[in-house]
Amino acid sequence: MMADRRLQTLLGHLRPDHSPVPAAVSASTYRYTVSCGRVLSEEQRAAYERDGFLVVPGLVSRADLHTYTERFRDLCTGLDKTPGLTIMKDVSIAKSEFSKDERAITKLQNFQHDPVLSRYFCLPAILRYVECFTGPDIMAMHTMLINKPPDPGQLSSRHPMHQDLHYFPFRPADRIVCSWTAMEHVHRGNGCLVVLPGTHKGSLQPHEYPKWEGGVNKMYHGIQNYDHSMPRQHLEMQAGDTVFFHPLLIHGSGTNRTSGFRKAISCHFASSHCQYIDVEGTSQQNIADEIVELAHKRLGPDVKFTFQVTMECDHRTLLTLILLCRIPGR
Ligand SMILES: O=C(O)CCC(=O)C(=O)O
Repeated sequence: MMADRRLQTLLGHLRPDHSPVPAAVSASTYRYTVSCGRVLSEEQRAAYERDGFLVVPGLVSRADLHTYTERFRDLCTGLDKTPGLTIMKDVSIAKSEFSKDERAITKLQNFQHDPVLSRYFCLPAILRYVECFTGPDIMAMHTMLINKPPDPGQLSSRHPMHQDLHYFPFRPADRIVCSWTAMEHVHRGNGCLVVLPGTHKGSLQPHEYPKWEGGVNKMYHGIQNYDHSMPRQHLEMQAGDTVFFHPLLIHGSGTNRTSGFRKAISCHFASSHCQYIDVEGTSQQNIADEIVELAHKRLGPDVKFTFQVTMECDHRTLLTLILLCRIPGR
């Protein structure tokens, strides 16, 4: 039975049309999780259904985190390069004295082709949880290593409250999940994640740039009108702890009041049954326009480029194979 399901999964990738989410998934009595053996306890499953996030302690080893940190340094200093990588400077440090080292870089994005950082989203320990939210046929859609800088005093190191779905032109939202792993102890002092539990049950809200005096990083859109009285939870985590969260969960991160750089590594995964949507005329039009404009700046005005193209990646089959072959106990 399980073998049949695995074969179906693998063959599913060969269908060019991204067929609709299978009935077995839609008919589940759970909405935000799918059946995946005994990976999630009943309590964990109920907590994700209720809150839209789940913290799992100690999923990534210190040794792996150390390797990612070293690699981050090499990529920041230019000691090594990797194709397709986006290197972003922080609004507060872009013009600072830190020109060529890790302190000048706030984020690496799209590291799917990096031989070292890409190991993160292939970790069986991560994928076995991801499967509980996306189903067995997994694609890695978006990757980030976030290096939150010490705040210069203007609160610009905050990440405004937002929903990640704003950035994604594909659906259904319930088959998308983010894994976000603390690379060191993250706490309120250095700007841990802040979440509004249960907000994954709402709809996608309009996002725009917050009007903060200290400025905000490029593409850090936020929701302007969420209910500030809603209960919030600060996710203080140890190095290697990982939070899985739904793309509609309203979240952000606080000010880094320390002198260190707070690091985290993340990947957004989706079921390969997800389908691209046209965001024209929706609240996502502003981010789509910004992304396309940026691509034209980088690649030239004549390159045909859409929001959807930014999300294309070529390793979903690879991920499926890893899942089929390497997850212990499957
Ligand atoms: O790591 C952080 O500070 C926030 C990351 C985040 O919410 C995001 O990039 O969507």
